[in-house]
Parts: sequence; C-alpha cells; structure tokens
Amino acid sequence: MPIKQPEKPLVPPTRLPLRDEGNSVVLERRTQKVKPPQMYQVVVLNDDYTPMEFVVGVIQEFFNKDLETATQIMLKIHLDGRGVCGVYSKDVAATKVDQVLEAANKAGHPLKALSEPVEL
Ligand code: TYC
Repeated sequence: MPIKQPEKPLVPPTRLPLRDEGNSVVLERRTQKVKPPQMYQVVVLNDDYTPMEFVVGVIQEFFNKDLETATQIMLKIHLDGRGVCGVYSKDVAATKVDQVLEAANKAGHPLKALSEPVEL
C-alpha cells in the first residue's frame, strides 16, 4: 500500500506585513544596497616634449572643454606633473585614454594618459 506524502503548500509561506498602531501596513526600512558605480578620472601626464598647443587641442577634442578651460588644465599638468581631464564610468574613461594615446602616437608625441578610480 503506497505511503501518502504530506501535502506540500502550493504557495510558499510569506511573512505577515508589519502594521502600526492603527493597523496600517507599514514598509520595513531596508539598508541601501544599491551603491552608485565607481567613477574613474582620466589623468594626463606631463612630459618635456609634447607641445602645449597639442595638449590643449587633445583636451578640447576628447574632454569637450573650451579653449580657456583646456589651457588651464594643460598648464596645471605642465606645473604639477599630472592633471584630471574628466571623470567617467570605467568603460568611457578607458576609451578616452585610448583616444588620447592614439592621437599622441599618430602625431609622434610621447604624451601619456591613464585612468584611476576616484577616491571617495
Ligand atoms: N611640458 C610640455 C612643454 O613644456 C607641455 C605639456 C603639458 C606636455 C601638458 C604634456 O600633458 C602635458 N612643451
């Protein structure tokens, strides 16, 4: 004679909703799980050979800066050794670095760029 299996509930048990003093259903507070994505800054490095005008042009073209802003960033790089040209998602930052390096290579300049995570 076959042994009868205990009946399995078709719907899994759920917790009763939390209710306040007036018996209204209240939402439970959850700790925030979704963090904004890590952003990456594109840093351009100084060198002794790349012409200033070329760097200004690169910053204007690939980082969408006007002439004045691009000139300020270039001068900061020239004086400090490095400067942030823009902040992007990881993929976009990597593409910007590639664009800068390719333009510099084509023109025969040793200009270098890198991307790094933005510090919190
Ligand atoms: N130091 C370069 C010069 O004197 C100019 C320069 C600026 C080069 C910024 C690179 O990322 C750079 N010609």
